[in-house]
Amino acid sequence: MKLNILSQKSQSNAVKYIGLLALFLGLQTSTIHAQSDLKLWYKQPAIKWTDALPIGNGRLGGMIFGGVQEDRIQFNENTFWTGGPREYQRNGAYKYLPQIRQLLAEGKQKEAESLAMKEFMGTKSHEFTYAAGSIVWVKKMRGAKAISAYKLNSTKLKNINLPTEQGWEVTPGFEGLDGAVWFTKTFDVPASWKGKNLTLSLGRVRDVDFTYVNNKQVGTTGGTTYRKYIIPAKDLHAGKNTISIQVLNFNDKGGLTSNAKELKVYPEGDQNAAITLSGEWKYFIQDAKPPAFPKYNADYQPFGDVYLQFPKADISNYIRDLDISNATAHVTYKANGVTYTREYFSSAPDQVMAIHLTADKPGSISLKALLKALHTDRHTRKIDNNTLALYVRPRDGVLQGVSYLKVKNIGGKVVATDNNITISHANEVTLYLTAATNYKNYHDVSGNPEAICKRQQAAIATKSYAAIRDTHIADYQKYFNTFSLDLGRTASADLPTDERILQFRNTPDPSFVTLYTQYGRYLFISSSRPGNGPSNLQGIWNDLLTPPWGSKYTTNINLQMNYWPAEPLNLSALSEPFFSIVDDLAKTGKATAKEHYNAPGWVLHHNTDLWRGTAPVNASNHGIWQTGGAWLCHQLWEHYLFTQDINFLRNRAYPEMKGAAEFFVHNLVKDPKTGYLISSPSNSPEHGGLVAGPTMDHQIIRDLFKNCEAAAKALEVDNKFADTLKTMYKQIAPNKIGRAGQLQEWLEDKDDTTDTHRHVSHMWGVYPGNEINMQTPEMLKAATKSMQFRGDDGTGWSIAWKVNIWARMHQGDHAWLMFTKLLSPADVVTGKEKGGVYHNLFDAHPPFQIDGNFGGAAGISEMLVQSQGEGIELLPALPTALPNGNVKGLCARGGFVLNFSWENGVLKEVQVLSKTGAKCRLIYKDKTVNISTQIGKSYTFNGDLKKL
Ligand code: FUC
Repeated sequence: MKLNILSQKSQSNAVKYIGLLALFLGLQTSTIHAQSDLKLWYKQPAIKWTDALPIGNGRLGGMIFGGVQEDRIQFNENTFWTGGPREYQRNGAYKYLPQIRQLLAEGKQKEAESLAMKEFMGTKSHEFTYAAGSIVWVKKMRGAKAISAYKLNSTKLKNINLPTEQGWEVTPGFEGLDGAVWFTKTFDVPASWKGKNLTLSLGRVRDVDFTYVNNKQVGTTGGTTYRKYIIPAKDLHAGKNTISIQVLNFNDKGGLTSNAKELKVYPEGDQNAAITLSGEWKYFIQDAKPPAFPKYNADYQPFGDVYLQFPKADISNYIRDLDISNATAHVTYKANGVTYTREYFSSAPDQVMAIHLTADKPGSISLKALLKALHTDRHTRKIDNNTLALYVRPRDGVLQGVSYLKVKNIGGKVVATDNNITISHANEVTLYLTAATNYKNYHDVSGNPEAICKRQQAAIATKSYAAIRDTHIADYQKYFNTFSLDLGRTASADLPTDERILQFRNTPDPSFVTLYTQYGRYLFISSSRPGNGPSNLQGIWNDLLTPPWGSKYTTNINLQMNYWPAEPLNLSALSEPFFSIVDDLAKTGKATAKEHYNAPGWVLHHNTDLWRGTAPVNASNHGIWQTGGAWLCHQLWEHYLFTQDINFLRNRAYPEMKGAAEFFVHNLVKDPKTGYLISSPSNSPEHGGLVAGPTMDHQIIRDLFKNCEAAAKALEVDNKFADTLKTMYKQIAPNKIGRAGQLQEWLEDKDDTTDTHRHVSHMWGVYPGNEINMQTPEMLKAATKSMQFRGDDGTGWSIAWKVNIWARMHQGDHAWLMFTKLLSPADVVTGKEKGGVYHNLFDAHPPFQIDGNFGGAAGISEMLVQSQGEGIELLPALPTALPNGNVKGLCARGGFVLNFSWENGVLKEVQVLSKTGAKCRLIYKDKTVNISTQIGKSYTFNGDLKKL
């Protein structure tokens, strides 16, 4: 097929190929195979957050619960975080570097870690003011005035159930609370306990307790140890006695956080006689504003919630769905003979979230819309007759969020107050939500969120819902429709998604694999859009004030994994937010390189956030890891390999790759024992503590040096630097095979073969790297051994990584086994969460972490095509479980797009579109064909690779 339309166009811009691709792929909305199967659907509303359905435009994310009487749309805006612009490096840390290295060289790991913990970690927010501030605060909380205030208020106490195992934050009114809280309860002392001292067991308390019985202090403790206090017999009386506990919580979880069994009182030494104290207590919040706690990184914040309250009704025919073919979610049901529908989406072109309510009988829609938020600092305000605004600020940070909810109705009446909007007897209603913050970039917070909300609402004021919807769908499908997958279909495809998850491992359901892969692409398109930040640990979806790992960017696997599907699954243009965070980190990472290593170039350790911190964080036993930035650079180079975009390489990727390489040219040190160049101090991510020369580092650095050298050659620059890299490349400590036949994770042969740690860092050289491959059989065998030792379980992302690794090892059935684990129920069967998927197919670490979704989708592409070697290998790791299929739009390095099909496990036909005119080598089993291609031309071959 000759496609002239693009022959004169630049090869650098993938978007320009969309028309061509559509033609090549034969993908029009109407012709995509089994389009109706691209749905998640349920017969009931969401109960848990991980039942709710995600929508997003890369900036505004929503989680739709779809309740009948009360709907909740929890929403996020991807620049709303705690914290503010600041420097993260610890100035002068490099002075301790020689000593840390020396200690490691002498095998004194613990000493090295404690010196590094003291002198080498990055700085925390408020680090230099916190101590003084907290002393003042504690004094105030403990002052006579404060304590008498409690006593005065003790008549107005509210009820709470204790203990709160997950922290008091889970109790309404305590969301995100840090501060001083009093708890009180009475208990009856039986006459038989007369004269006996009692033991009061409180379990764990966060963070400090001052505990009184009948107004006499019986104890105080700080830290996380279990509390047991003796109450002297003389301070007790038969009948009612009163316990009062003042809890001071500085940060994170608060309150009595043990299980119910721990909370009790009993005669000293006689636990069997214990009276439980768990259950109803009374509380009084004394103060909710302790000084902001020092933190290494900022937290991504929830923004707010739209609540829609409807009149009570008996309903039938309820369905909730998310159609990922057009990025719209729906709720439908019947009540009092009327069929109601709600449609939801988050539009990128119009930067607005829309909720559209219809009914098949005029005048039937009545509801109250509210805007709520978890932030203590929040309020709502009426803007005009149909618009309500929400204002929020995090407890610790400089950002403020503003959101406008505007109602457009056909028929009926709308009344807005400062608290809500009431809509009565409308025929049709649309709610448009906009949200913004004052964040402009990591060093500028001068934005005006109110003006942004106003402008965005004004821009859609005269547009019809249908027009906004059409624009949204066209925009979404521009990306989504570049790829299709058909693996066949069984009756399971007709089941609701939650039921499908349960049966997946036992009943063939190939179209569920398609759905999961395409859902990965859906989540990617919805959480990563040019002009916004990259997809974080939870994409853009988070409902918690203190989310797991801050819902930030962890860069020792997670951020990278989020971007694995982009190139192969034909969403290359949406990697822009990833490139843009690398642009920032290459700048902020310079200060860290200088102050921590006295080195040129830039470095990133294992975490970053909205403010682009690059310094080591958390703890020295895993936070000091030098190759975060170098790994990011791997993906810059991959983008070049896939797109052949030389301008991207010249202007963006190469300067950053060079900066990262300059750091290591300076920072690699000679191992006194072996003479090899090694990275020290560093870490094999989150495993084995602070070390010299972890295998993963060397694989990544070699990859960086090799790619940098190739880039310099392609760009015809920096000959000398390229020579230096070439020379040093050979001096870096090589991969080694250990005594158990394993690929060593460290310089020394010390791997524990029974260790099933979730990180498989030394497999980096297999995937995403490529230095261990089918052409290095011995090393591959050792890597396989290590994978067997590590086992087939793990957290969500760990399983997803293993899918890709086994696929790279050409072991399709093992890759498939891992994939089935990735799709196993995370919470439905056992009641206890495990790695797998939640009802909404979000990946479970657990808890929810989106990397597994993206790693899993990428894993499917690795089973079908690999192009990291000398050519494009077709079906290199096809699992037996997927005997038939048809894929369109899979991308390969060199700028190729592939359509192909297979039957009974055998390739049937393949069509290759050349986007850049590069040479192409196709490989299928033992057959190879070399083609000289022309830009925009496609080439078709049969299953024997004979040209058709
Ligand atoms: C890394 C992993 C954890 C988790 C966290 C966000 O630190 O080791 O399992 O995924 O990132």
